Amino acid sequence: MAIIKKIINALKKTRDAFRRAIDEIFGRIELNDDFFEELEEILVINDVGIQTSVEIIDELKQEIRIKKITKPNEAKQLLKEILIKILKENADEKDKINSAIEIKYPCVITIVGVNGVGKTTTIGKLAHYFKNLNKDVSLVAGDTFRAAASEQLAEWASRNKVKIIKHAEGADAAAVVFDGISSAKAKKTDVLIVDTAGRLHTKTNLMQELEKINRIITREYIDANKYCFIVLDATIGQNALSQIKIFNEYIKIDGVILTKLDGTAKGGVIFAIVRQYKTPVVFIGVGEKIDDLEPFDPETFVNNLF
Ligand SMILES: Nc1nc2c(ncn2[C@@H]2O[C@H](COP(=O)(O)OP(=O)(O)O)[C@@H](O)[C@H]2O)c(=O)[nH]1
Ligand SMILES: [Mg+2]
Repeated sequence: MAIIKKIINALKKTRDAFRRAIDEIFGRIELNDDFFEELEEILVINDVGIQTSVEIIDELKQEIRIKKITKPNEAKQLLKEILIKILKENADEKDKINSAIEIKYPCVITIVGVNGVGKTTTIGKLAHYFKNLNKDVSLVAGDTFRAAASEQLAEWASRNKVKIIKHAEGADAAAVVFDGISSAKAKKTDVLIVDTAGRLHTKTNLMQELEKINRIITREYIDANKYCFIVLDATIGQNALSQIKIFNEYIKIDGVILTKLDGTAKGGVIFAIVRQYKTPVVFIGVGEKIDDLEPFDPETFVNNLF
């Protein structure tokens, strides 16, 4: 399926939620206090978050003043522009393949996040994505808590025909990462993607294990460009926000991969993520299949919201 079509489909629920309300108020004749109050309410209801919604309304009012706009339907385009601007705030404009972040090779990409958000699946999709860019990819089974976790990753490795580095269940995650790095250096792998165990973000010891993995990568693979992406499940809406905050205390998060947008009306959370946590969204997950991952594009996202 064409990329745009897939994103349009994935955004259906979020769009349905936004569009009806947005169309109604922008169809009115006056830009008055009621208009702004109700628009703010629509944003809050749609998971944009209170703080971010208030900021958006303030910015919209200001733009309306500057541009001397008097009709709601003219303000609609301004709202879109403000939303796109927010989504681009922390993005690296230089980049060519992904509008959010410039990925340089060789690289190590560490994938973190709580259980069940879609880390392992996303890694399978990322392997496919980078292979399509003609990059050599290897996967590291850093989730050593459950045997099933390595098996699941091994399946994605074989589907993508890429190498996987794994140890037995219960092994030290940092040791698997160490082996992964040795292999990547020897084989001059372009992209090494590290899966990690899903952790309760309240468990300090597990978070410290992440710090250790990060230290190994920093120390053992000096030549690599390092990225840490947190996977967030869009279906939990605002609850995803606290996950970024806590992970950020232990490991620097370079970007967000927002999964399961296909199954939720809570896509508005993306604005709160970018604005409040100053973290760009780098990819979005739009389904369970190998090619259901797209580099995040602010324009496409906003233009398909309402
Ligand atoms: N609909 C949908 N399901 C997804 C997406 N990403 C992951 N999943 C599903 O979410 C579930 C948990 O995924 P998994 O990769 O095992 O999560 P992990 O525990 O974070 O590694 C699986 O059933 C995946 O198929 C997505 O973008 N859309
Ligand atoms: Mg997993």
